[in-house]
Amino acid sequence: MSNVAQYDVVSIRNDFPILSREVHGRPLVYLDNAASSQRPRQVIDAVRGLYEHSYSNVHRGVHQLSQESSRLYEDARVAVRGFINASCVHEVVFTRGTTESINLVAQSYARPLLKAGDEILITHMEHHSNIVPWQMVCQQTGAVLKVVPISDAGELEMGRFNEMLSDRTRLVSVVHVSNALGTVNPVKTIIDAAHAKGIPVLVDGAQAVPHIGVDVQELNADFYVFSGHKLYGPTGVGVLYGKEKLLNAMPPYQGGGDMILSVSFEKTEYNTLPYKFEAGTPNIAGVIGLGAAIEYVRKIGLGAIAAHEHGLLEYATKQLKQIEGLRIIGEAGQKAGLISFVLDAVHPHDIGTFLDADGVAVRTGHHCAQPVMDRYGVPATARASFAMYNTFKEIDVLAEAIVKTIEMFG
Ligand code: C6P
Repeated sequence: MSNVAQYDVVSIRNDFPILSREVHGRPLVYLDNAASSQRPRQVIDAVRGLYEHSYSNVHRGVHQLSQESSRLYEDARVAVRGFINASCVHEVVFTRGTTESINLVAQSYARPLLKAGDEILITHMEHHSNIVPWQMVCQQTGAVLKVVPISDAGELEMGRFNEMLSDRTRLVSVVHVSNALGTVNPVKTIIDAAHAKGIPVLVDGAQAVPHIGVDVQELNADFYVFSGHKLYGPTGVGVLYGKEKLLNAMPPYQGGGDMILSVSFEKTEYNTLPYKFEAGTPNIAGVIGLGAAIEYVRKIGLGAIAAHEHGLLEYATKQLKQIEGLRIIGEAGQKAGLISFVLDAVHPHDIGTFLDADGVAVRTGHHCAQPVMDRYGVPATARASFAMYNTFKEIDVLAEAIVKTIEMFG
């Protein structure tokens, strides 16, 4: 990225090699960023540079390459700490992604704590990753999963949330930005209300960190989780942020190499944070690529990215609302990054196929949020999701391709 004083989307696009390719003879219009965004050259170069120059296993060797790889790996942890403003680096645990981070908290924090009749409070707009791990731990312990309802507009019913915070609630787990509706939840208010009753909160930030500046200390989140691949970084890597006190009190999630200080057949002494939770050889290249992605995002600035994407969202909402027979699912007052929609005349899967023929990539389906689909009585939606490199012209292409699709089915 050239160092641009103003938001320069052309310069940003030039950093993403894949954006210049064609699909079915049309310029690629990539609007499936909520599923996974693309990577800039800086991330690709960081990963290639590691393999071509410094690669070895981390934390295990005194030789030069292991030292270099370990330093790059730990530099990425420092970058993540700064990115979310954790108070110290050992509150940053590398995982495989959001899904693994939530499962880790469910099994390592919640499972030892929960008794029959205790409650875990989630919301109706959660991704399956923030439902199923809690169902599993409820089955294991006899705890009960409670679900805060959402309004027709796609907002949390905060009155109900406050009522449902009970003296049996042991944890609140809530999505920051919904992947199916785009709703930005009032997580600070949620955390404050839960803390007033002594209840810790996990925030699923998978769809938030690419779009919104997150400060875990300001939020006072107890756990905050996200994935690298939606943040312009590699797949197979993600983050669990946890408050030091909580992480220290939790038993390890998995056993193996690197998470120990000493092992004998009689007794094993666990490593300190964060290594206690990083058993086995980690995704070294993934972590280092994530560090490069964070550095890239930091240079452009999340404030500038958020302003650009907000403009795209407003423009796309206006354009799509003009299309007869199109209904937007999710019209919360605070939205980020995406628009879910259905067409009267066309099944969402056909929308996806027809838009693809015009080079437009959107996701169609239930978006791993089937309860959201049930709530709005639709089998699936089409979802256009935005990233820092999308343009207003691409929104026009999307709108034209939708109109064409309706005409073909009409
Ligand atoms: N949502 C989507 O197309 P993983 O797969 O672990 O990186 O992230 C899971 C996850 C958790 N929470 C939210 C809010 C998410 O959006 C996702 C991933 C993608 O919407 C793939 S299903």
